[in-house]
Amino acid sequence: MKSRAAIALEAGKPLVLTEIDVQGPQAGEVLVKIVATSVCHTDAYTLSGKDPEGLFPVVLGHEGAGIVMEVGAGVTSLQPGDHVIPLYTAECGQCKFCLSGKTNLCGSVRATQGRGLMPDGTSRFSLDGKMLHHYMGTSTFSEYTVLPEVSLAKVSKEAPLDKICLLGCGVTTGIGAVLNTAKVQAGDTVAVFGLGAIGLAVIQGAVMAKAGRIIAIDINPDKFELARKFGATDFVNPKDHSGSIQEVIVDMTDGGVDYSFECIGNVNVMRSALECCHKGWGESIIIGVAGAGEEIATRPFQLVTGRVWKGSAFGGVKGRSQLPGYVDQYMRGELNIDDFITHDMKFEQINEAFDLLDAGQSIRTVLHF
Ligand code: NAD
Ligand code: AHE
Ligand code: ZN
Repeated sequence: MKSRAAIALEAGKPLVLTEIDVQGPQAGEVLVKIVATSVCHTDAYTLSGKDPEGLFPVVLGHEGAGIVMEVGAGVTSLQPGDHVIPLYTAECGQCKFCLSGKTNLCGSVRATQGRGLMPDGTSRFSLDGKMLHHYMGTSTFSEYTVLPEVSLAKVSKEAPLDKICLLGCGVTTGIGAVLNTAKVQAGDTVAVFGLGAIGLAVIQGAVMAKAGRIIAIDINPDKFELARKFGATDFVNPKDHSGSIQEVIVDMTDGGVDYSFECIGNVNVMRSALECCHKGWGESIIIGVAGAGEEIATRPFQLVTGRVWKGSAFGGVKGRSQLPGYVDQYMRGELNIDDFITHDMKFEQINEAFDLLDAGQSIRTVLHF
């Protein structure tokens, strides 16, 4: 079938809006009509050419929601008409990872996903007979996309797809990093570096966990207003200080924070986020994604003296079993998604959405097909 799509032909170039060919679902696969998708910083990161797994030409996009159109042979958990959120972290429930009880990082389709292919090693997308790569197992920048059954969370049909698409990445990642990875407790002091969707979702998670102080840090002061609305209590712009930002935070907090979260993808800030943690117990969670070849550094003494460095992917959330619950929480008014959506546009305006994110002028733009 034909599908409207935005394709990345090469790194660093705007997406090209065109009609691509999408092949129907094979065994274990599902054809989904994407109703809405948003743009996450990770899409921009891969488009920039900094992603070591980045492949071109490709159909990017991983924060979407849609409706099942057709299922391939052997698909039992989904049927046409179901409302779904694509998952870049699958959940098969059967692999070593899923059975470990220790992680949400399912191993079932990850190897081929990283090579931009479906689990059988081929692509369902093409343009003028030339193969296009899939992206993160989701490729939501195509009106019709094909995913493995294990990469789809079935959610309530009552929920607006143009809101809950944000649960496909940003909102879930930030909240989950607080509740699942860090396990912040009531009264804890939290520092959040970077106040895009991920950082704001961390703030929301910290409020849910009843954190005491929530220190919001960004070099763009325009981000503080929304951070305050989400529940941050303190605001720091590193540009207002001559000393290192870790010293500033340590001085503000009688020795450091209980938890910090890096939501930028800057390895220097990752160091600051670790070093602003309290001696003996402070934990720093890396959420931001750094460019190819970049590495983190600190004095090992920082860890010897009790600080802990951790990372979090999709907030440690198991998508198929837990995402429907996040959707229900939104529907009950217990979870704020609406305030992340600073812009709504037609899908055809996707390059404007990238520009706004780049310029720090948007949190999330929802694109409607
Ligand atoms: P964003 O671009 O909307 O937000 C980043 C924020 O960081 C901006 O407000 C920017 O002003 C701020 N910033 C930049 N440099 C800074 C500095 N030196 N000090 C303080 N603030 C600074 O991005 P986003 O969509 O919120 O994504 C944030 C990061 O999280 C990206 O690296 C993205 O790839 C990553 N991410 C990771 C996961 C995961 O599962 N681990 C999921 C989603 C996104
Ligand atoms: N491909 C990159 C790493 C990209 C990365 O870390 N992705 C995050 C999700 S970002 C969503 O916006 C993640 O969850 N990674 C776990 C995984 O299995 O991909 C690289 O460095 O190679
Ligand atoms: Zn993302």
